[in-house]
Amino acid sequence: MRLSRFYLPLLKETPSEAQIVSHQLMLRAGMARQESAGIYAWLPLGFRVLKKIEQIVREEQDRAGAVEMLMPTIQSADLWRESGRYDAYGKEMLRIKDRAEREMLYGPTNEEMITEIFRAGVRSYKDLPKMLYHIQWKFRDEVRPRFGVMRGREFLMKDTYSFDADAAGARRSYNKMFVAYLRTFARMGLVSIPMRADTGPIGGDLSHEFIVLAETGESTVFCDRRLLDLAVPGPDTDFDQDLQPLIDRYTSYYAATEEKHDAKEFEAKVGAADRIAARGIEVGHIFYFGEKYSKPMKAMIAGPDGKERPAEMGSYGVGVSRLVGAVIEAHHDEAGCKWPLPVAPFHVGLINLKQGDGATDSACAKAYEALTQAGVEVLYDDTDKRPGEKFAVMDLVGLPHQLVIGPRGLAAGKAETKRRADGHREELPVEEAIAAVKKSVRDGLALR
Ligand code: 5CA
Repeated sequence: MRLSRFYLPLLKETPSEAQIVSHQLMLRAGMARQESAGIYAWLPLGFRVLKKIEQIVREEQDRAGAVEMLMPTIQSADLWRESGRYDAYGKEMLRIKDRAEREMLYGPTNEEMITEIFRAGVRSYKDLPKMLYHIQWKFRDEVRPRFGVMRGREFLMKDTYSFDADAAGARRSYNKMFVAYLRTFARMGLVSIPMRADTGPIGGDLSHEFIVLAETGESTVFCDRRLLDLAVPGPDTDFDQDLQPLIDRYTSYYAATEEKHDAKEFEAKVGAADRIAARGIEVGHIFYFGEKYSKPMKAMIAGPDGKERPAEMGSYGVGVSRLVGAVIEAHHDEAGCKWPLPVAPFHVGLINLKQGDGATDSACAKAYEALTQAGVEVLYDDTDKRPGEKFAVMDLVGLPHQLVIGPRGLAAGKAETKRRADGHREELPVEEAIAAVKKSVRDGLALR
């Protein structure tokens, strides 16, 4: 992509309404724009990150055996009356009337709708287990939308729903999502900690929030430092094997959100040096709630004995749009974003130090071509701005690799590479510089 054609409306000043660094950087780097309180337009740069995050979430859901579908954003109030949540949900729900005065709503979550879909198609234990998910916009009329996309009113969520014939099966589904979540967040360069959590309006009694530690996080959390060093299950994980031992290893360490915190237990289980009392960002939340929806909504399953009973259910959410902010909170410096390769909006920033200089233009064009042909995503700064300004923009945008080509280097046949994560620079013959960047991108993307 040529920067001259792209749309990257950068802000010179940090907007005063942005209190946390991810919000500031998203506005400054032209990633998103607030259209109403807590409602954002995703500008091209931010949109690319959102799509990358969404794709990683999708791949790990598929790997765990969940099946993708898409439910609408607008739902009927009657559906929510069946579960009894229409009145209980309160002011967070955006209620709408259509032209025939029918009561509708903009979905804050989809337990009711998926239960309705499921009961229309499944009758027998032989059809189970099933895990279905979608990645769809939600609306919650939050009292205090803030921190940009972190707590929006309109936000993108991945929500999975599991259906099993009995509690043991439901536990297996829960465990699959638990492991899928550890992998999902790790692939984005995040260390997530599963913590015992409250279930709020979703309900149930077994629940974990996946928390990324960050000073700017909205949740107060308590956990054992040793959790930070646990190995994340690899891509070869067999989701059909018994995952319970793996889950037990994680849950044997103390980790709880404020609502579930037990100070006595914390002190008894965790040595003083390993105690973490900190703030964190909730990037995912999983729930097991059994018959809470299937019973009132009559999603019945016939067992081997022919007897019918309500399906055992769980639901599993990931804050896809919130993750864009969470990744920035974890990866930035004073100059801007430092995107981990798998979620970077482009892999490489190509900087032409003297636009209009024949030799430089042609060397850049060749590099752009060679990288693009190899499947590397390049943002090519072909504008006529000063070098200093181009460097600042590339650092702010934060692509993992920079390739800098100018007349002085070219006279010696050289180009410069810079790694954004640690600032490491190298001057290499042009072809070698291109090959080095290509290789780092390939190697980085191969890690799953
Ligand atoms: N139905 C369940 C799970 S599918 C559910 O709605 N869970 S939730 O309420 O915990 O939301 C799931 C995830 O969405 C949260 O972990 C969080 O990462 C994200 N999320 C929730 N509210 C917001 C919001 N206002 N802005 C951005 N992300 C949000």
